[in-house]
Amino acid sequence: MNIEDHEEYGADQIQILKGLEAVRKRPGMYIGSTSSRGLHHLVYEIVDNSVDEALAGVCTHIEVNIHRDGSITVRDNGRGIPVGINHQSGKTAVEVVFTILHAGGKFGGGGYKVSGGLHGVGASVVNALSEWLEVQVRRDGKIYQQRYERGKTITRLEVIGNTSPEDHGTTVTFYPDKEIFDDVRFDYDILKIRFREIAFLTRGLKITLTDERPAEKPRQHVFHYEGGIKQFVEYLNRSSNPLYPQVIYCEGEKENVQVEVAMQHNDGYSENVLGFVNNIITPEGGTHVEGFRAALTKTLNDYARTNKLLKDSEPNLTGDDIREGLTAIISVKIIDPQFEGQTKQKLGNSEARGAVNSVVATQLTHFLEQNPNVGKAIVEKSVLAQRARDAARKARDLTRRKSALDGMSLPGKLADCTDKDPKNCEIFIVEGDSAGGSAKTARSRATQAILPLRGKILNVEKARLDRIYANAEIKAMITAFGTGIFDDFDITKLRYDKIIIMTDADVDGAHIATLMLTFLYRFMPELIKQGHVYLAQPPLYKVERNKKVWYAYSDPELEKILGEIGRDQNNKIQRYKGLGEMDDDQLWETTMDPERRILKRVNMDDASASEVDLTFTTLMGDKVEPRREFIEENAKYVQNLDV
Ligand code: TTJ
Repeated sequence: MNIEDHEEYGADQIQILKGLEAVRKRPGMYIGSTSSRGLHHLVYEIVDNSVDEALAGVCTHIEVNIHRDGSITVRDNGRGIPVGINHQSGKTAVEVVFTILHAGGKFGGGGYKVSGGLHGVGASVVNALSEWLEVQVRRDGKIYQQRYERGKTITRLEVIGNTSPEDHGTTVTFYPDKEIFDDVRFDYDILKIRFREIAFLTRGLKITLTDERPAEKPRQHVFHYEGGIKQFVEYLNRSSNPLYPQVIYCEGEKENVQVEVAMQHNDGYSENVLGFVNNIITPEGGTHVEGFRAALTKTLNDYARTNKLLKDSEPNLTGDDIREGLTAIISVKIIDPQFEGQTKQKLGNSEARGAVNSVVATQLTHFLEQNPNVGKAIVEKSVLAQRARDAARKARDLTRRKSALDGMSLPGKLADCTDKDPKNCEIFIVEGDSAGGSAKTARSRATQAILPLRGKILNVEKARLDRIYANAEIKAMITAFGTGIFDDFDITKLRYDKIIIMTDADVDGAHIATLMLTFLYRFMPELIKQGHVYLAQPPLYKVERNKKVWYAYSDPELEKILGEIGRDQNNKIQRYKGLGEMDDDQLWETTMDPERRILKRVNMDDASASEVDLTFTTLMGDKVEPRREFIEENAKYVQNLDV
């Protein structure tokens, strides 16, 4: 048999076309969506193959290049996809990889590829959804190449040149199909964040990302961490003060589960424990995270008792106490991961619980014996957390009892709406009493509620729970929303479909909005995840000319308006420094009227799940340098506050 035989439409050829046609018909089934998320998923799908080679120990460098024409190349120095004929299909292995829909599981690999869910659907899906795709393999001193268009084979696998016998690897270049995707432009920052994460999770692997597009600034990032997830923890803690200098690290394999854990406490109060399965984040945790928590709680309590850091009469430290201020990465590799939960983002394999538990318990016990200062620091911080938690519980019980007495009283400053169906209702959280007053006059009473907040709200990153519960502004928000917080949180009790943060369009306003988002993210993350949180967009400028009025929400928009109406002394341009400079009518028509306003929905994308937390810690923490750096680097981001 030779390759040409298969250019005729044999039975299996038709099978293939059917398979890839199905991908083109229902792309969402394979890559989740055809939005930006799905587009970037194509890149991860290809890069995953190279990462598998790195995990097999035969690939050290992956280069990703966004080209001038918008196509993208992924190049590795792995073994190269085999070029020989696969006897089952009569095709080269290369062609099989790119044209046959896989049920998951890597071709010839047998590694830790994720099946099910969105990851691990295979390179053929990328091929099916690309206008064109070219693969080159460097092996045995030769360079092979094949081209496909919309999943169909265009050229056979040909030798197009020679290379040195030591050179080996795979290069894939593709251009996503405009017929499939809303927008085929790759976002450099989205790729950057994910590649940094992969590099942290794959110790020693170097990933280079380069942007060659003429419309973008020339840029390149190289991610290469010999310390792997230990450096990931240092990175996540870079804006905090560590409680002790070392990052604690445990590693081992049990029941076919590879376990790697890195952790370090900082002097803050929030917990940042991130679980990964086969390099994919598990936003809902799962057995690996449960195993970690159980081992951490037991080990620290045992340590505290053995070393008389807890009296016999005192109760055990809870897991929450011990995890206060903890940053940790739990990374497991499993052959057949099972995902559970509402969004299939929670690991279900029970063997992962035992494996992580056993590795962490053994190695952490050993570490604490060797490093008593660290043990002492963690226990002391946990005891403080325990006391604060007791105080907080008392405060909370008190407020609960109070509200039971006077019938869940809503905050006095709240101007509630009259419609009682939450689906129709929205609440504006407004900076300052004066803007709050205008908003109350301007609003549509039936469906719009106003809650004015005085000054800056408490920074929940820098306060313990007892202080947070005592804070009037925070209490007002909690009672107004109706959902409760943390474990008591119940989305069905939400009293407003939209929670709209309305602050001045200046640096202070952005800061207040960030404080508010930090609070929501820490206390009721589901509100953000389910898309209930919005940022109002007040205009930056008012332009008046011959009794006509225009509002501009950005500098480019102002330019556009001036370009259209002409630039001369008949224009009166006012720059709004705050909401307070607008009267009720202006506030209504520019910022509040559902028919005319612009709202930004706050979203949390998985791609940056490990970064969201950092954004808050960086902006809200007390180290000044990293914050300045962050704001300068991400000025756009901070303005948009699109977390
Ligand atoms: C499979 O087992 C035998 C040796 O080669 C293994 C392999 O397939 N290696 C491999 C595949 N390295 N790199 C890839 C690869 C790289 C890219 C960019 C895209 C794809 C689909 C595969």
